[in-house]
Amino acid sequence: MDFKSHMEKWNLLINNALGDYLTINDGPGSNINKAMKYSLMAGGKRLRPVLALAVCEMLEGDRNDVIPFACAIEMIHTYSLIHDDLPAMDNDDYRRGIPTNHKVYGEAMAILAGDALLNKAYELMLTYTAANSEGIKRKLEAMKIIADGAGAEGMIRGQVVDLESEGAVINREILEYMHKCKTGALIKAPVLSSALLSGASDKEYRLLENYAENIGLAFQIKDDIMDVKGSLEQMGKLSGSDAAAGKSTYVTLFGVEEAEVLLDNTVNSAVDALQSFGEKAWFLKELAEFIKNRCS
Ligand code: GRG
Repeated sequence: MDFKSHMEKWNLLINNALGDYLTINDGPGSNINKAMKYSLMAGGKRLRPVLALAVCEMLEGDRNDVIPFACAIEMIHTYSLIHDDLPAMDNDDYRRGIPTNHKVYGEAMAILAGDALLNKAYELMLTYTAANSEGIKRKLEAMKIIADGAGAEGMIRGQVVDLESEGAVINREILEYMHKCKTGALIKAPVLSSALLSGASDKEYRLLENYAENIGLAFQIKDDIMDVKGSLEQMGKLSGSDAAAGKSTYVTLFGVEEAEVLLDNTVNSAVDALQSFGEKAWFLKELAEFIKNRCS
């Protein structure tokens, strides 16, 4: 099977599972279910759950164990996007090709929809673990990896550094730290939680950690390059929305060409980290290239 059809197959699997997990409970207050579903089912690349499934397949783990964790991470990711789009944060009107949650449901409901998705993520993992308690230590550890990645030392910390850096020129060290937390932590979480759930050895775990750190960085460098190149196409000038918002990026720090070299090197490092897995790592290696070549 080729990369594209693998991606489509896993996307479908994840979308079906997410749809099943998120039910609309009719009656007073059911708008919260609708607002949650609106953003969760609005598409997106499903990169994080796909990472979890790919690691599981490579390690020949039990996919049933991984699906609830993979879906939980997608719920956490979607909550972060809803909150990030709010007027108090990035104040965006569109996300995943449709109006942002607060544009449709209002700010208060968007805050609550994000909060509810975050809670639903842990409820889902806990419900599955309570009903399938064999290997419970691994499942709890996987949950902790996800909680750490999403929390005040992970994604939220990165968001805070981002907020505090607006309008300031930051150095490479701070930029990398910010992205390691803001974007990298929730890319690392599916790889490492799935590695644990799928019975990775210590060595395999460390190699996958190295891979995940590099694709997380590559994801962000590419994001920064797209911000500029997208603007170039749309506005005919070399100035992205990040630069306009006074944000330091890989492009503002290094320029487009050097950022592209950095992106190549980072993707190569990710691929190198997987060499000892041989052919079994084909999908994860192609996923690193997909991150480099993506257009959205
Ligand atoms: C508000 C708690 C809180 C955190 C926000 C991750 C984050 C922190 C905000 C997202 C803002 C953003 C656009 C960051 C750039 C990288 C990123 C996470 C992009 C969106 O991820 P994709 O491209 O999105 O995987 P899809 O829609 O494909 O899932």
